[in-house]
Amino acid sequence: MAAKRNSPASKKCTSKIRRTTLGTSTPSLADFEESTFNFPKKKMDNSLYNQYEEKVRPCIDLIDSLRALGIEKELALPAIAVIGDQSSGKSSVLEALSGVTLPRGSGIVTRCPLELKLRKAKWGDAWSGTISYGTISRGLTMPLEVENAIIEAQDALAGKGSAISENLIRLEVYSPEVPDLTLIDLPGIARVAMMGQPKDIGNKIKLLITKFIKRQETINLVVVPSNVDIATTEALEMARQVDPSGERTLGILTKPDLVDKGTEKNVIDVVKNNTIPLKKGYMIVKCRGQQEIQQQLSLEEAIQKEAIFFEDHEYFSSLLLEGHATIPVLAERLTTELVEHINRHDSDQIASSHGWRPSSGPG
Ligand SMILES: Nc1nc2c(ncn2[C@@H]2O[C@H](COP(=O)(O)OP(=O)(O)O)[C@@H](O)[C@H]2O)c(=O)[nH]1
Ligand SMILES: [Mg+2]
Repeated sequence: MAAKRNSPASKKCTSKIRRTTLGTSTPSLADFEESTFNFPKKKMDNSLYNQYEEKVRPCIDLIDSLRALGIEKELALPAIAVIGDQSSGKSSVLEALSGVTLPRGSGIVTRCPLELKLRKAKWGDAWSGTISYGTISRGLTMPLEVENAIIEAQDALAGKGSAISENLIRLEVYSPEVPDLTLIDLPGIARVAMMGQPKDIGNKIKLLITKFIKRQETINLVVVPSNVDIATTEALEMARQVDPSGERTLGILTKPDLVDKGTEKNVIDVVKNNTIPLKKGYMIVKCRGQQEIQQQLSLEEAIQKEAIFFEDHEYFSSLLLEGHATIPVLAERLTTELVEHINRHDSDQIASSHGWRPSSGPG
């Protein structure tokens, strides 16, 4: 059976993209009801979840319907990977987007690639998780268990200390409050080998990162702290190598609260795409600092503080007004990218699995 590109469902999915512009999409309740099964009328506090349900869910539903029609080839669900130097804020960004607490802090914290598969459960179902690595697989019953389980897995795979392993940790989370999405947290790019690390650690990590970011279904977030010179960032060059046209690379500036006085204009130039231009441009976000984590500031409170930070900022408030700042706006931006990506990538896959090219049309 040939997949029809212009089925009513696929039209709905693409028309949603056209209607979606930054900060202006206001889907009606009817949109929710026709696109999601039992969607709760209450909004969650999780930015990515909210955006995802509105815009990506209809596309995932479309993919599911195509599968039900007998399209057997596994269609790649979208993934988001983060790359950047150690301590640039990669885990913090993923955590703020997903609402799942990850180990983060100074020094090397992410020592193995972590594939965090978020799977949306039916409304009313309990949270559950499974962590798998090597030959081990065990269940988790509470979000609070996640951080320690990951640390344990890293110790088992890479040993204690600062060693890195390319062995993957898989964490699957079922919850009514997450979008169907895979997030990939990667070790940071190390410039200098630390005590006890092999001399070629830098190259090893780069090979490992490349393996993940070259996958076509992955959107790569290049994470750079606002207080470092972006021209020295290797992650940008790595992203360019696997995605020369820049279709799936987005720049993310972190730690805007740590910018040196007098350098704010440089940061604004970067975010406005005037310094190292990227096709998809840049966003700037503020996540929890170490002290805020110690004070147990919740992710929701952190998002509120972030909004106030940008609204009140003498220089960066302009970036907020232009739609370049905050985690919720990033979540919205990402979902738009994901929808476009799914449409482009999966319709190509469906086409090739059925022997026709989109350009020549079905038949
Ligand atoms: N002040 C401040 N600290 C941040 C921000 N984002 C992350 N951090 C802190 O930077 C450190 C490194 O963050 P982490 O996410 O672990 O970086 P990763 O190594 O790239 O995954 C942690 O102590 C975070 O709390 C931010 O926007 N502002
Ligand atoms: Mg990390």
